[in-house]
Amino acid sequence: MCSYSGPTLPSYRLMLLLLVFLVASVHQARSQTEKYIDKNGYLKWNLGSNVLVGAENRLEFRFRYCNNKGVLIYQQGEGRNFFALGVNDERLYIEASIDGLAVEMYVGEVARNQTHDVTITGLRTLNAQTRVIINGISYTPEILTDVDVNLDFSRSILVGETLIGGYEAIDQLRLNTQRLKAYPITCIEFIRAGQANIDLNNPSSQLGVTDRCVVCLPPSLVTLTTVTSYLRMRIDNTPRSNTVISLKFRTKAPDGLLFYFGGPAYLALYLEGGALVLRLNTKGSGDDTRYKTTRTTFNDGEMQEVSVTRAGNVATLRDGAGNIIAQVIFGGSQNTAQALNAEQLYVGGLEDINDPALSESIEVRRSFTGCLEELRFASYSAVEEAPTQINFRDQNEAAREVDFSACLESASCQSYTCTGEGQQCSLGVCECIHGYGVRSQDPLVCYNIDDCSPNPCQNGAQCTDKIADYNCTCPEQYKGKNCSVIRNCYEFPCLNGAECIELDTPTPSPAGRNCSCAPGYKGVDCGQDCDECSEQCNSGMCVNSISCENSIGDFVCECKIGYEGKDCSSEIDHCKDNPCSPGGVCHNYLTGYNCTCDDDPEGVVLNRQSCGPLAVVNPIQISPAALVAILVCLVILLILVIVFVAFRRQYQQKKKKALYGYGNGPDFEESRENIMKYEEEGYGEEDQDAFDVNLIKSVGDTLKQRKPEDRSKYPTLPLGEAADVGDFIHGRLGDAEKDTNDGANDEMMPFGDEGQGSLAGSLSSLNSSSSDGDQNYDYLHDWGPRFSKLADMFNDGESDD
Ligand SMILES: *[C@@H]1O[C@H](CO)[C@@H](O)[C@H](O)[C@H]1NC(C)=O
Ligand SMILES: *[C@@H]1O[C@H](CO)[C@@H](O)[C@H](O)[C@H]1NC(C)=O
Ligand SMILES: *[C@@H]1O[C@H](CO)[C@@H](O)[C@H](O)[C@H]1NC(C)=O
Ligand SMILES: *[C@@H]1O[C@H](CO)[C@@H](O)[C@H](O)[C@H]1NC(C)=O
Ligand SMILES: *[C@@H]1O[C@H](CO)[C@@H](O)[C@H](O)[C@H]1NC(C)=O
Ligand SMILES: [Ca+2]
Ligand SMILES: [Ca+2]
Repeated sequence: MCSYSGPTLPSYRLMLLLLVFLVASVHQARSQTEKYIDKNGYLKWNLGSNVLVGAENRLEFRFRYCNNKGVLIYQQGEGRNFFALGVNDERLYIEASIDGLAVEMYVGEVARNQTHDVTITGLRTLNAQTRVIINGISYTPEILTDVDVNLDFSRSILVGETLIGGYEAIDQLRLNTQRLKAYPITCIEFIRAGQANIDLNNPSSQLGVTDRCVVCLPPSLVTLTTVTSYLRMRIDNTPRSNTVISLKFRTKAPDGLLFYFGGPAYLALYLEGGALVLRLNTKGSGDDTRYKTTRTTFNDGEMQEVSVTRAGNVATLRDGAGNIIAQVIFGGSQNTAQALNAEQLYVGGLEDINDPALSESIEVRRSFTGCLEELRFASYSAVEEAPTQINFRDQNEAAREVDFSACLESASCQSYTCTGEGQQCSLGVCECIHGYGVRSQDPLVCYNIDDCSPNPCQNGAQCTDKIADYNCTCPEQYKGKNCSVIRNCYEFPCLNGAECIELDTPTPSPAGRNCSCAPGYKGVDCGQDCDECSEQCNSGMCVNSISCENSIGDFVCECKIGYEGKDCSSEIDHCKDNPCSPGGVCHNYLTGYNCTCDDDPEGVVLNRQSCGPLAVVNPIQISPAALVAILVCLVILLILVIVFVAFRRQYQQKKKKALYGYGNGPDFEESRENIMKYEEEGYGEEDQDAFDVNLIKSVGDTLKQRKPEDRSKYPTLPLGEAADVGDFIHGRLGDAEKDTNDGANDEMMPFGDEGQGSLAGSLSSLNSSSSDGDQNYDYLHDWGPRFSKLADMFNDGESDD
């Protein structure tokens, strides 16, 4: 029921519909065909067609163009009236003449070789009300002439032929200026005047128009490098009654063949003495006709554009603007051959200048040397044809000594004529280069013009001649090309040893030089001292300092601990000498450093100053010098102690003798006297008769009781901390200093403290027979090995007793 059984009627219908649609769309596409209008071509609508009516309100078109300039839309009117729209140098312009008033307007920018959508509204007034949109960009047209006109294409004064994409005879165009006077090469996709498209397929007549736009081709060019260069072009040379040949050329050579189209009959153009010579012979025998232009500057090295049109026996030479510059008529009005039975088209030279087929009357057989560009050719009889471009490279049958790559200005001379000093080959001729003068022509000799004569250097400067130039070696005070300008650095010197940089100024001024101040100075001319104590100077600024003293051009900055440098700006890097190496990482901080060593990566031991064996640890940061100083002090102190102890022992022995009778008279007397004196001097009269030994003994007992306390005054160092000697000594020194008695801090002190009238006697130490034993020097052992000797000495001394 639902099975499909081949094509059915509706599907045939569908296919038919599709076909119709396709045909219709193809037709539609064709009717929209764009128009490529080559140079010399045009689309034309005759008077009465009025295709531009409505454009005064709205004119729309899409186009692309390939050459430098040309008129795109042209409406002819009555008398001198016209309207023209065209391009020049990538700009779109309007020119018009209405009711005797010339109007010109710059419309907007249009780049070459790109498609542009243009909409112009308000064209009727041709003033600031006119609006332009090109590719979506809005332009306010620039009015070049300040007049108001009524540009209405329906007005009778603007009724006439309409031309699009070119013109028939460019020299007959009415235009206000030369701005647009040229044939464009353009592609027009559509033109709409008002709401209506202009039917580009139905002009009254047309020339050089094709339906397919091609991209703009770079113009074909060739350089003819020697006087025997030539090209023979491949063209249709069927005998015809009309010929068009146009080309552009650049040369400095006065003579040379541009083209020779023919055999015995010919149309030829060549340069002779800078003038152009046009020759025509349509018969192939007899004298030809010849015309030489009066203008002789066609070899000025500039681009020249020429076009030769031959119609029957009349040949006309026009310049690029279409102006006739030469015309020849062969055989007058006689009934001679009108078609040119030409056999080949030679360009730039002849293959064989002695070819018998060539006319003998061509005087210049030397090749053109220079560049040729954009050769165009057309040959027709009944229907006019626009000349089409012939590619030099692709469309030649033969060529000699040519270069298709570029227009080579310097490759078209006979080398033997152009090798001297200061010479160059330029577009076919040898010439002296800029800066050289011509000493003689033929052969050309050039010389270096002396640019030092007259001497342009001033103020006694020395002049050196160069090529088209000179060099003045200025005295110190002057500068400039001619040494005529006094140097600012000389007129306004910089001070205090500053470096002066000369600047370019029109007049001498202090601003015309830059002083680069020496350290410590500032100011435009470096005349001021910079106060480093209060400002940032080029010599720095005193920071991190205890004190700062400024002076002219200098300063003195005393750094805080941890800083260094003249301006104390840098922190001391205590690690820079690697004190922790080897095997340690140094940590720098403001006032010192410490080490993290391999043997203690956790940093358990604090403040390590090096990474030697872990046992040797300097707990406080003391520099070696300080350590030495402390040791020296220690030794001195020890000596003092030894001396004191020795003296005391001696004294005690004497005392014993005095008290217990051992010892002899004089000694005893002396001791006693001494004691007496001692009492007298220090502690009252009453002691004088008090010689009670018991009393003395009791005092001795009290002293004994004090002993342990006294012992604590001699702190012993715990074993293993023998290195705390420094602390210990400091402690002792502190104790001693606190003692107001200025005496040795020993058993004598309590004796001294006894009040007046005391019977205790002052002889506390006399009882030291027992205390002697208590005087133990073992603690010296505890001080460490260094003091063991000392300890031994003392202990030995005791046993000697
Ligand atoms: C024009 O443009 C086309 C690409 O759009 C480019 O191939 C061609 O070379 C251009 N022609 C010139 C003369 O610049
Ligand atoms: C140097 O002197 C020459 C000749 O007198 C003059 O033409 C030129 O302008 C001077 N140039 C300057 C920079 O003064
Ligand atoms: C020209 O003079 C300047 C100094 O004034 C010197 O440096 C330079 O080398 C000179 N040039 C020549 C070519 O003498
Ligand atoms: C002049 O010196 C100042 C600073 O001293 C500098 O900024 C300036 O660029 C210099 N001008 C020139 C032209 O060297
Ligand atoms: C090193 O000194 C810094 C700063 O005083 C301290 O923080 C750190 O603990 C010290 N490290 C060692 C291993 O002593
Ligand atoms: Ca010179
Ligand atoms: Ca200073």
